[in-house]
Amino acid sequence: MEKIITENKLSIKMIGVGDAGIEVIKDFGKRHLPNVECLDMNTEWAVKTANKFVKIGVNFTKGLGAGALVEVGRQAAEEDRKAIIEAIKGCNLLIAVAGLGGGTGSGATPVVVETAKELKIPTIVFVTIPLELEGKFRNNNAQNGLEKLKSIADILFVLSNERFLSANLDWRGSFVEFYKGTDNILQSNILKVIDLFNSKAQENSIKDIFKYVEFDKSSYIDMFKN
Ligand SMILES: Nc1nc2c(ncn2[C@@H]2O[C@H](COP(=O)(O)OP(=O)(O)OP(=O)(O)O)[C@@H](O)[C@H]2O)c(=O)[nH]1
Ligand SMILES: [Mg+2]
Repeated sequence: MEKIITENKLSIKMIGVGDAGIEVIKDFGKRHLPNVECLDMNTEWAVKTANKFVKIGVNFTKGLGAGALVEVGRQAAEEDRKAIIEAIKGCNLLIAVAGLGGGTGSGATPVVVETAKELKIPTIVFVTIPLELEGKFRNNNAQNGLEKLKSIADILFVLSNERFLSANLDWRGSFVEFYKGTDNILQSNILKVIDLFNSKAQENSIKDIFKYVEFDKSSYIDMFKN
């Protein structure tokens, strides 16, 4: 694999945005994927992993989080666009991951993807939509983020937590276990995408490879391509 990467100089950056996004990607560093650099980005600055950390809201939210407000997450990212550019520049593909519903993932992820577009970096975005029991406010936050991402991400992968729950009606575990289940699905689909890009990078342009991307067909996953 390394040979292909060296020859093609394919470099992938993966960025977890907000707490859930960071949680999903936290173990990728242990997988020895030589051409993948993992980054964590958040309005809360408690460092949780060994990945490079991108602070947003330096003069705005000052490390205290976005308090589930999308506009606050968005503005925190807008104000620190320079840090985002520094973090994501120079890669051939950006994979952004977030749980939509809070302020940071829903507000800042579209800013990251817009910034990538300005840098001409192709993007694949993986998000989840909250459970209904999380309430209207968080679900509206998620829809807000989702609508923006649909129009700008090259490929958008959407896992509906509610539909995942319905598909696993016999599930009787804790929320922690539930989220481990969704984390696993996201991780395995992210790995598939990375494998696909690494295996096809020799003969195809990054944009061409997008047409081969497919996700597990299931009742709880939607995919949007631009
Ligand atoms: N996959 C996964 N999703 C989670 C997890 N915890 C929470 N979520 C989902 O992700 C959504 C966003 O939550 P967070 O990531 O905590 O929110 P945030 O983006 O950090 O936003 P703020 O905390 O408001 O700044 C929640 O509404 C849940 O639906 C987790 O461990 N894994
Ligand atoms: Mg948070």
